[in-house]
Amino acid sequence: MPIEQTLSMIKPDGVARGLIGDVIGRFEKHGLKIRAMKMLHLSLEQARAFYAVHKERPFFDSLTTFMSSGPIVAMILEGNNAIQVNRDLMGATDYRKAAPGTIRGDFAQQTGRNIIHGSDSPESAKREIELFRAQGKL
Ligand code: IDP
Ligand code: MG
Repeated sequence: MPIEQTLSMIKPDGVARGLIGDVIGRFEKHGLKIRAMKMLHLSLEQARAFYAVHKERPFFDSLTTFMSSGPIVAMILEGNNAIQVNRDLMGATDYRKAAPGTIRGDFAQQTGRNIIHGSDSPESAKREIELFRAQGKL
């Protein structure tokens, strides 16, 4: 199994709801190593750059406004198959489809307020980690 790194963010709703400890505890208990971590507040411009892949989607403005509305916790997670392991721990994007026992399944009440971000592929993980590293944010 490949050792991978992936980019995780506890979104402003997860921070505001006091879920940082629970989320990080899940990662650690499942063997994902936290290689870097920082609480920070994205500017609207940084959120738009991060989510550029979604710029044509109807939810782009609400997503990026929300992501820049308060502090987040950004992390680089590392482990065997870390990208997929992290996605499995997160649960489905649509909160109604997120299985119980996943972060979104246990906590999310709206798709636009779904607690957590995680890279969805090796290409995304590389791009997202480089974006944070290049800006000196992680
Ligand atoms: P992901 O976070 O599971 O990778 P993406 O499709 O990459 O999901 O979408 C990015 C984020 O945009 C989601 O986590 C969610 O917060 C928001 N989003 C996606 N689809 C919708 C939607 O249909 N309505 C509202 N927000 C959405
Ligand atoms: Mg995504």
